[in-house]
Amino acid sequence: MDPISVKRMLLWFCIIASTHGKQCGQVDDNYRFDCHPELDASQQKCEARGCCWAPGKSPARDHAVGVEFDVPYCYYPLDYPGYVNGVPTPTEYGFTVNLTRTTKSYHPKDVMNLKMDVLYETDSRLHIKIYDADRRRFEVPIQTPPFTSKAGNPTYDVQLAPTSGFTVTRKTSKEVVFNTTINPGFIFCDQFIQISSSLSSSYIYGLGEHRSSLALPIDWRRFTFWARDQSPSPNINLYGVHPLYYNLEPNGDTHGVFLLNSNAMDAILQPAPAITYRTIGGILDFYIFLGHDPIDVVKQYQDVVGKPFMPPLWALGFHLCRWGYNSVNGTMAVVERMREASIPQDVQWNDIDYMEGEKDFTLNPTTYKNLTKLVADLHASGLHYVPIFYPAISSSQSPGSYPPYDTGVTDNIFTKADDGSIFIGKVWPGDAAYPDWFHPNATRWWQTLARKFHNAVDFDGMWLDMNEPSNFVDGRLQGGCLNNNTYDNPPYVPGVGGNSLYSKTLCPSARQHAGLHYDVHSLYGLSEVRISYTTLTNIRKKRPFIISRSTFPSSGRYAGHWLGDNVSEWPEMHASIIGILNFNMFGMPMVGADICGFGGNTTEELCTRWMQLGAFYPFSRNHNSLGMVDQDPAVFSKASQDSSRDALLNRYSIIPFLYTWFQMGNANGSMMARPLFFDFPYEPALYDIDTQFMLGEELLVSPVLTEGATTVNATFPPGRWYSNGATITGEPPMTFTKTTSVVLDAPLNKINLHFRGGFVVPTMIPQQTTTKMVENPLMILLVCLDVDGTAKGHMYWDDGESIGSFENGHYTWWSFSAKNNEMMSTIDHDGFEGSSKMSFFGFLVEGVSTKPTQVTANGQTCQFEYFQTSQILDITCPKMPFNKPMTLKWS
Ligand code: MIG
Repeated sequence: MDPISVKRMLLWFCIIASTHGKQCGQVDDNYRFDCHPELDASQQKCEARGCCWAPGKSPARDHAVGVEFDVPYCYYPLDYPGYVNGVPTPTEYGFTVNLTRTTKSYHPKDVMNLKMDVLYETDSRLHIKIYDADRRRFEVPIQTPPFTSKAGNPTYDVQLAPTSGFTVTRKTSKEVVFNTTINPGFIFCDQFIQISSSLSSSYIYGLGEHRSSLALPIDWRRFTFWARDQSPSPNINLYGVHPLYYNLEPNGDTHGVFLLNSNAMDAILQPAPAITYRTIGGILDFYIFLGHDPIDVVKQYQDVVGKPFMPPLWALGFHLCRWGYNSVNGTMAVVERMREASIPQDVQWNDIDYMEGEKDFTLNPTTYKNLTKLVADLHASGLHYVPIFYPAISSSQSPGSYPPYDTGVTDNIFTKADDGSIFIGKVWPGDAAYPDWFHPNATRWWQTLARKFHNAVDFDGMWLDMNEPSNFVDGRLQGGCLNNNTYDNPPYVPGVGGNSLYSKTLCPSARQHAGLHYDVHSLYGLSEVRISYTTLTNIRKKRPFIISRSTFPSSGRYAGHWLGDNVSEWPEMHASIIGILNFNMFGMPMVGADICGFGGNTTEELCTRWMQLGAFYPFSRNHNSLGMVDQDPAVFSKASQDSSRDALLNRYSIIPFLYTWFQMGNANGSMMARPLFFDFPYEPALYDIDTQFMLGEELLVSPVLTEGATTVNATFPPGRWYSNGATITGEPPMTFTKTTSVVLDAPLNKINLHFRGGFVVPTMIPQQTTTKMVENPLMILLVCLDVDGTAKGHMYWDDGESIGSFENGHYTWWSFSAKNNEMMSTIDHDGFEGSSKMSFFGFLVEGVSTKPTQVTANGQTCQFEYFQTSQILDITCPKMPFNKPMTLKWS
């Protein structure tokens, strides 16, 4: 038995052995559950809570000297009185049970009678709801799957403990994946809900949005959830909230746990290993996903929160932005220098400097008066345009002069303060009101304004910033959150930045249609993107593209995300990879970081490396702050331009493969960017790798992340790997039977890309824009043979912008498969009209060990070149349509 199981068993004995008296002695340090997380712990206060006080073996928890994370001095005795399980009653969906408390806890307003519904939703998805048996409490208003029928053959088993708590076990391995008996301090009060569970291993991932390592630290670390305008730094709550984790089990299986709760919350990880949630409202609404692998967990999660939106094709191109182009001319000058340098660009963005006085739906009358023309010019050259929008609406314009505020008042859509007046805070335009996106009139109001603005500026997408929502003052501009009410100043405040819930945002006592801001605060961004998605769909009648700063589970259905205000420093590149992987785990594949860094000045070397990395972000946008030196790729030396162009051309050439993954995600759930272990969960050596990532199952990206480096220490999962085609004559394929480290050459002009053996990757001849690419698509299939000479792949394609292309059958779907020196391309569905304009340009077959004498496609002879060292067969055939079946043979 492993040491953890031994500990668990001992702990269990202790619980059973204890009949009366406070059981303080037998608790191992790592199994102490904090009974006094507030900063001012003392023995007296601790014992007043009925808890045990004893210094741990490690250094004292002493916030005053900056030791933030440590063994708690104050912990629950093993016999801390809690809820007693009633007798379970079978239901049509599983069972239900009453949990009853007879002794009050130390927090106000215990809910003495709880109900726990256990819903066997699918064979691998378990839903557990714990709520007030007598009174309705706030529940998160997102659409989750309705109950249809009880799972027939669940892979999990739910057991109630003899007295309190429950366990969830995976049937096949007997692994306990969730176990709340581990902490006797299960408390359910009106504004303090605490529950703990053991973890299956210390490999736990997710819990966003935070800055951390990929594999989360379990050293008593606290992750706080409460949407906040906070430039990313460790140990503080950031823009979005995603209470979902992935946990590896000792045998390599993975499960996921999602707590659907939007109230301010802490999650603490401790070395037992265990997790403790402390949320200050709502209910406990858990989904437990027993994946067979991590990808299966993300799919199951997306079944619950919704599948990610299908982006328009142009969104997969390169985006350029900055705060402070300062004019139409300043913006256009950059587009022109990009064009001059022949660096691909699909989308130009504008920040708030386009507005008059930073007010939504206005144009600066001098510097941006020609924005209409700029957008028309961009469209004429096949580019697209995305401007920024803030949620907060200036409230101090003279009546009749600023319709967004005036109509907002008439439509009654603004969030109210607790006295019923419009809540006024402050953002860039000064005094501002906050739309309540839950209000039934909000869509009409926003859509009317957006449509009118769209008539002037033909924008293609929306950039939604500051929607935490951000406020430059704490609470109301006049008076803050002075009312000493239980929402602005709750009995327990999680570890939020600024130490109060209203720091840099609205008062929790503010009122919205869906409830108190206290409950719906972290849903602000989600509620805004839902309405903007509808708005953009209605205005453009094309696929919407929205990027949002604040996000919540199910935001991925409507929008992508950028990681916010990073800085132009080397370690930030590494952090960006982790951020991107996390959002992919949260079901939001369209994510990127500001390439070359937002704050601070970049250097040419940093920006060159970052452009190489950023070219492989699912959402690839270079963005810069006000007053910083220019950092668009065309501003640098020729060598740097060459490198950025190469990286972007490489990205553009694999767009068919990226687009296919986005489509599969949209239709069935999936991930674009993945941690290495996601496709290799049985390789423990990969569990910590967060300096590289995979795109789909096929492509491994190994960027340089340190200044001055010209090599990369890369880790390769087992299998066969091919270096990217740029070095066609060079590197031989690499084959590994286990995870292996390799030092790769990475001169300043190169990013290391490796394709995985066993896959056919569809690629297209790149151009300066995706618009140009699809005029006459020329396809090259990259056939990366596995050791056994086989490979397979797929491709999805459509017109790139219509709504419902897939649902309406207006798409074409190819399957590719190679074996025994031949590769077949078949068309499973050909509903996209434009597929007839696509043709084969050639093939790169990789992993051909001997030079063939003849290559044919559909019987016609093809020309070929063979490269012995790299084992690449470079084939050019007579022109052939891409949407017709094809058999390629080499012998
Ligand atoms: O107070 O619009 O994260 O990308 O450039 C700053 C100006 C507001 C924050 C965003 C950033 C954007 C900036 N915004």
